[in-house]
Amino acid sequence: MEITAFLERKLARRFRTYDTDGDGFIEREDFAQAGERTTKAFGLVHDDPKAVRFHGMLLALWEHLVSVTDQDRDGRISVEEYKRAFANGLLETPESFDEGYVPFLDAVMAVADEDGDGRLTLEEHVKWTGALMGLSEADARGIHDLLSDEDGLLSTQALLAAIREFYFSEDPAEAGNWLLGSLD
Ligand SMILES: [Ca+2]
Ligand SMILES: [Ca+2]
Ligand SMILES: [Ca+2]
Repeated sequence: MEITAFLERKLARRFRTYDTDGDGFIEREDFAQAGERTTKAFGLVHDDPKAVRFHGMLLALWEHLVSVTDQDRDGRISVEEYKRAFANGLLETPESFDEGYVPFLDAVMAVADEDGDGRLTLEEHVKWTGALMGLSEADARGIHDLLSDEDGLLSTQALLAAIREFYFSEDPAEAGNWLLGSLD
């Protein structure tokens, strides 16, 4: 896949949301920290089945990510490795997108959607994106406003469509491109 300047900025932004400790590399510890932070934010104890499932999903995601990106085999992922793997179709692709992302979103929703109706309140969306990806409250509010329905709730389907746009839309007018806030 061709990496345009716009996509490059989005991938760099996504990379930073994975790099929880901000040291410039994605490592297993980034996933562990972000996972702990998220389940804690929603008041789940460590052995709560939802927390166990969520942490398991994150570690599986890490294992997959490192297996396809870590070309120099140093056990961590640089931004160049991440972009190269994306360009080579080893990460999200339009064909594999739903299959790859639905299980992730389901696990997120199991933690974040407290009444289980498949829609997130503003507060829930701010909480999970802040804890898992380090989004600012302002960024999370901005995208929630763009994507939420008439009741002010953000559905799994709307979120999935927005994530798809984030990776594959070149049109800055599409809301999903701003899913992770500003690209600067
Ligand atoms: Ca890191
Ligand atoms: Ca590496
Ligand atoms: Ca809900």
